[in-house]
Amino acid sequence: MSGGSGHLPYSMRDVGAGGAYNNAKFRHRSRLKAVSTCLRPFTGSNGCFDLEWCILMVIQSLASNSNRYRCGKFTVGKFLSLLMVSGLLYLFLHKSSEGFVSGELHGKEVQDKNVRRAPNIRTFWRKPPRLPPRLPPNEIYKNNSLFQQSPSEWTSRQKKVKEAFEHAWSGYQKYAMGYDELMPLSRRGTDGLGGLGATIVDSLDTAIIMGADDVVSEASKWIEENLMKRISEKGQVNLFETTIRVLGGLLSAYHLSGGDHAQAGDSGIPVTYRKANPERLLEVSKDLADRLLLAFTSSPTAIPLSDVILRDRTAHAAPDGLSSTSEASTLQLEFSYLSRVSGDPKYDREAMKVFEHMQTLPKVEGLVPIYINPYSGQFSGENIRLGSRGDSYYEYLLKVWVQQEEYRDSSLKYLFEMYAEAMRGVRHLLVRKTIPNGLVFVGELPFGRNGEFSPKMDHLVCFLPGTLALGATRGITKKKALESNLLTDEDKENLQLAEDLAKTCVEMYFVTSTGLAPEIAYFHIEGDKEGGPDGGNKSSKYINDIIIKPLDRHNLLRPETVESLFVLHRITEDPKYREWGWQIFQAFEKYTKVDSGGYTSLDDVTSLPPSTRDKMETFFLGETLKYLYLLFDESNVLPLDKYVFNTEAHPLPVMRSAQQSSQSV
Ligand code: DMJ
Repeated sequence: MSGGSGHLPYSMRDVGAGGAYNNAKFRHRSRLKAVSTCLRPFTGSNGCFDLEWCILMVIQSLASNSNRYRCGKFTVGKFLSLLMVSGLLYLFLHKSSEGFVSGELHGKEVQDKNVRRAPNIRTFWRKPPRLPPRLPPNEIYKNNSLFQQSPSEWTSRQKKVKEAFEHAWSGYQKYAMGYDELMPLSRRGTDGLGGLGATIVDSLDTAIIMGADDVVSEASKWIEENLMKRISEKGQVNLFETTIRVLGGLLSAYHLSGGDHAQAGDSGIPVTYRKANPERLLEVSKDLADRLLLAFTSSPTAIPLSDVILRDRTAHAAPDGLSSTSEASTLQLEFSYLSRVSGDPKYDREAMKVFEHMQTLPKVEGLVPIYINPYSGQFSGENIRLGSRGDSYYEYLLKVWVQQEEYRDSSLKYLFEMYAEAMRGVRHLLVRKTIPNGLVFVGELPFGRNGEFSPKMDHLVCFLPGTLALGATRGITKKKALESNLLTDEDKENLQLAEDLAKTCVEMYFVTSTGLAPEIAYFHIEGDKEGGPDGGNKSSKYINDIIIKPLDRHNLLRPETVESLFVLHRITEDPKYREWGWQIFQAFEKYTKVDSGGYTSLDDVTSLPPSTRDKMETFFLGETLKYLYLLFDESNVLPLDKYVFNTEAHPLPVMRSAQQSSQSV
């Protein structure tokens, strides 16, 4: 791991000078020190546990002392007496040590008699133990048990997340079943997404992953009995929202229920959790996608119109005629997978035309404006940002390339090139550091490359650390990637930026009174005259770095930060990401849980108690709780080199050719 350690400054700070591994103490010992080190286990302080080695040290110490004061009085007889005394001392201490060590290591008496070793004269001639290698600070953080919870602690934390999911579902199920979303405070439902029961479909694969059987039964029963009818009767829906939440949710549940007969065991989800009916899920998916496809086929260009009237099978543009760039470019994972499992290429063909066309458009170092005109096919305006309306364009450039492994080096190579160029643009034009404490953030260019830089970052941008980390290693661990020499300098730079940005995203939580992030933050930079109010947590080191304006103080239970923590934990294996996720989860529990069922959005995260906003977004169940659950899970569950999560956290399998699949078995 040495290759990457130099890039990881946080752990150095986290461990601090006192925590740095110091092996100097093993090198030069006085006689007194050697004896006292040996006795430490018995006096309660943490020290040498290898008593045989300690005895040897005493003998060595006496011998070397004798040598130093060689005065001719150290006879063979005296040496033998000394050896005998030492032997007796060794037997006494060794006997005592067995009970101590077994208790310390296993927490209970070791039953196996074979474990007890008889004193052996050879031990006296054993070399002193090899000193552990000097570890870089980041490795200390990783390997130091003081910083790590036991596996059973993570299992119990994961159980708490599952309970939170069931509590969220119970509120929805009691007061809003069949509506898109729950209003947990007024205890009723609301249809903000076209009336397709969006919370139900968004939640189903989370319930399958968690093994929340009752939710799986209720949700799949509702889908089987109602969704097809709803699709045929309902009016206007947004192409993007319906694709990522409803189509994505159906397809992921289809896959996790065994619909595509995927490689057994790839998902790591027990077969007993598969209780939904995959054939029905696929049938509904196709019906919905056939209607959504009209947004593509009704457009004069490759850029789809933004809305569809489901019952009429018609499509139209948004009132201002424009589509969001992210909306037009965040459809391909879902449509391509549907083509694969249905055998009908039309879905993939239409959706992929968007990227083929966008490839030809002018950009600013790979960065694109947040609007696009479906009638002209051109980007509109100059506003560049990775927050709302821009975000998942960058995410899907990478993820579509990852998903279609078969074509990564051929017809889809251009997607990775567009992604890589865009990330260079981000690093060059949008990344800055705060004063006074140097937090790294991604700002905006509202008036294009020649306009003024805005130090504003939406919480939505916090998807980026996860995407950067995935792009750097393609889903395998950093350790494995380094060992196999797979990381380019650019990959390493992107991974470093991912870690820096993830830190900033969590500080956006920790800087507020509630421990929950605002929707938007501004950052204090050199030369910026515009100050502003802080997050309210005066004990945060970053209280002066982060500005939270009154209209930006709400929290919608969004997932982006915990999404990135999940990906970064899988890739770097650094336990701090789990700890940060746990702190965020506890803040959700404390301030957003509603006793009667569900969780509520907040209006102001900077005041205590926080004022509330009566809405539980579907993505709290579809994404936020799913990512937290997976963050505390084993890494063989939905491994990132075999699964790609759509932007709504619905996992879909990486698609390989038959040859690639047989090679990877
Ligand atoms: C989700 O619907 C998706 O993650 C989307 O890409 C962005 N917004 C919400 C979550 O915040």
